[in-house]
Amino acid sequence: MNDIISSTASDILTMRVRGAGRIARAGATALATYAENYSGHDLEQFKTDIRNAAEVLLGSRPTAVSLWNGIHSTIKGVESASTLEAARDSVIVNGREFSVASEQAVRKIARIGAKRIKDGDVLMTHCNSSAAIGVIAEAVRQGKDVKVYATESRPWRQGILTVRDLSDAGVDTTLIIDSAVRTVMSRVDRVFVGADTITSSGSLINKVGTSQVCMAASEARAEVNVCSETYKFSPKTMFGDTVTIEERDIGEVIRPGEIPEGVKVFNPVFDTTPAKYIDNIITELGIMSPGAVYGVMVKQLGDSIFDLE
Ligand code: RUB
Repeated sequence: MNDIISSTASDILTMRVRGAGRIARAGATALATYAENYSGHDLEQFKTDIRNAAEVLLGSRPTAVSLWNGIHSTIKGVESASTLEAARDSVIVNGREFSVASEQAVRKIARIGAKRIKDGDVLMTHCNSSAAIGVIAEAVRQGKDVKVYATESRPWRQGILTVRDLSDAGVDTTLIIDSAVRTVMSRVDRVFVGADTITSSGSLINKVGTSQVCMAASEARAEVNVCSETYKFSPKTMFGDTVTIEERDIGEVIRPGEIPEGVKVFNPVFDTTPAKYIDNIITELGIMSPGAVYGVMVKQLGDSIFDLE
């Protein structure tokens, strides 16, 4: 397998590249670069090679549908191409277009979401979502005075990245440990989190602990906003597919010899927040309720919806 594919898959697997938007762009860009440097001369061989490359990338992390959507929108023209040049060109163009559109979507979400934030708001965010951070940073850029509580997000502590990002954007930021979420929630007006996948019923799959944050927000009457590009919507869930929740190595949670032999460790990386705990999903197409997700999926898919079942 070509270097760019295996090194990108390894970067995603080991979380050197992480976050649903970033891994989708990395996958799409890797395929475009692979096609650009392809030295073979046979169309059928290229089709096989690109399918295999897509499989390797898809195997790197299982939960975020953004990766699946990024890869599939990059290779969508390959099967029907009648020349090697057309097949390669479609991968190059689609991959680059996906990445550009993805970055534009994040910027648009920032502008739309910032309007939901009022001067003086106290906010909370969980893990490290570029879409959610973009919204908060944009509100502050517009001159709104906000205070943000950011969770540590054990075991990878992506919260450290978040407080650095927010601090760089001039945001008044406080780091809290994950178990302090409910204690602090009584001071919070609005929660902003990202998304790895959104199902057809409007449920959210995001960093483990997101469901606790959203339930605590619901109890405290704080508004829950999910910042999500629409390529994080999973149309396959319309037809009964479920989302695989990634489990990672226990070495991320405990040090060797730290706990008695025989004690098990469970390290799920994401969790599901039911739609009833979500007030708004902020997308590049605008703000919608979780109940509107199904309609957007149907509209975006058009006739290709029938290929999914
Ligand atoms: C990251 C995470 C983020 C979403 C959205 O988990 O759960 O909230 O991926 O991020 P991990 P973004 O660190 O395990 O990848 O808005 O940047 O796409």
